[in-house]
Amino acid sequence: MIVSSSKRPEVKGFFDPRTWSIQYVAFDPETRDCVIIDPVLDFDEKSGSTRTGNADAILSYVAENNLKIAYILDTHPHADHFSAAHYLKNKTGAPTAIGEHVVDVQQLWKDIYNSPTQATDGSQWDRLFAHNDRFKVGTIDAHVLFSPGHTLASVTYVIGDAAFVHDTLFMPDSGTARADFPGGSAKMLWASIQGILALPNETRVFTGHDYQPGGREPLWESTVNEQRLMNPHVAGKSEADFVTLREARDKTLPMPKLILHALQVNVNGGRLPPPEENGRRYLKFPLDAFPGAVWG
Ligand SMILES: N[C@@H](CCC(=O)N[C@@H](CS)C(=O)NCC(=O)O)C(=O)O
Ligand SMILES: [Fe+2]
Repeated sequence: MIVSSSKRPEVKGFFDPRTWSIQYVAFDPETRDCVIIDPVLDFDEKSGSTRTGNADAILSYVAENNLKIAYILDTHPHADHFSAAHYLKNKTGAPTAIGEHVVDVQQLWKDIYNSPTQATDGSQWDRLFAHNDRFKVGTIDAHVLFSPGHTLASVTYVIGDAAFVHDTLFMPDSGTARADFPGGSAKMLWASIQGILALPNETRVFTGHDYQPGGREPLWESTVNEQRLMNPHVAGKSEADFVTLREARDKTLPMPKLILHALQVNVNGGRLPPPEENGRRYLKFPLDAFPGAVWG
């Protein structure tokens, strides 16, 4: 296992109440180099309207704090919102990156959407990270853990003492992410969670969603130790317990309302479909692609 430096990035979380997503800016306070993690491009499915409010708030924070963007990172191709990575790259010129197994997710959804022109080589990003790949955020060492289970391509970014785990562990009162999307696996998610829990106890854990159980205020930061001791999907559980619990809960969850909207954009790095001859962009949905998802 790679042991990252114990340097401490400053971390700012931006909660998006529409999708319960947390977007992050993590930076080296010495050099002011930063990464943006999992930025959201706003979308209202009822009207088909897009907006860049979340991404622009991140850009304002970057400007106000004199930060230089090293990377725009996604932890996985999201199923519940559009990624703002492409928008932010256009605005700033900063490179984008995601886990290398995004190519498997592209292939999966190319078939579901029947889109023969879909590129499935990951060329929509500037860098594709493999397990244990390293990079720097200023003077802070960072590395990548391949963390599949929620999706085939999920990764965790470990930046100094901070782990950006997105949809693996939620807050310790909220359990874990679902593992029933196409390409998901509760068994793989368990193994990925063990990889995160093997980080030093005091590692700060930043989750990607908070669904505010019981209506509490949104929270997103815990530690490996708190997760190990208090997360009910992990504490005292065996792999078999977890798989049983996860699969039972997943059977009760409806598909995210934006899964069919989001994947066609996110397998293209957050690019909206190109405009048609009238200048308007259109999404495409398969019908009956998930037998059993609703009516058994
Ligand atoms: N109600 C939300 C659910 C989104 C969802 O399924 N989120 C995933 C992460 S992308 C998850 O792991 N959810 C766990 C849960 O809902 O318990 C929506 O429709 O967008
Ligand atoms: Fe997700």
